[in-house]
Amino acid sequence: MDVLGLSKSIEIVPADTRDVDDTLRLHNPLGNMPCLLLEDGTAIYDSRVILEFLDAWTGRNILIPRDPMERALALSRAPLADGIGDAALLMIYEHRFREPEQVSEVWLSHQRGKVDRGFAAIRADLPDPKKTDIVSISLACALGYLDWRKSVEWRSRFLDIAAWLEDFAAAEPAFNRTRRPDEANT
Ligand SMILES: N[C@@H](CCC(=O)N[C@@H](CS)C(=O)NCC(=O)O)C(=O)O
Repeated sequence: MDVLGLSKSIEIVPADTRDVDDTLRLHNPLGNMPCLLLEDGTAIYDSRVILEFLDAWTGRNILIPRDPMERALALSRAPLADGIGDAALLMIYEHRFREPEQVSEVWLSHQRGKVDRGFAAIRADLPDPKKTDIVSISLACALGYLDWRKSVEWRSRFLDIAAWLEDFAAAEPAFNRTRRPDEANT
């Protein structure tokens, strides 16, 4: 939203996805973040849908290409990055929602395989770090999540992707503003 000039128009409301009384569940029955709540009470959820809505609503149309082929490519590459984040999330939940003796190494390894194969595909076709769009935002978000939760060590194995993140952060100041203070520039 910062990229679209909306940071002053949207209020960020923290939510606790495990709190049964959190109003998040009233707006998104799945209880998932993010959820965009409009002034008339309409709830829009799923990060990609929110991004597409705001990109079109502001009339900027800068985050998703309009050309059909470019659009199809972008909308295929972004879910690859999202899938890395989703697999990393499931690895975190395997520990969060299970007792230690229930944690499945088979499941963790299954998810780690998705992360590793995703990284291999991304490094073969890194997006332009100077271009902020749905692909670079999705990738930066997935990498930021991995850095935060540390479910998979990736930086020492994928130096080129780590360098890409530094270049993207340097080119897009809005990205650094999404980082927690203790994580800036890591
Ligand atoms: N596809 C969704 C996934 C959202 C998602 O899984 N969010 C996590 C936090 S990063 C969540 O809210 N989890 C709560 C839960 O699983 O109950 C999106 O991109 O918005």
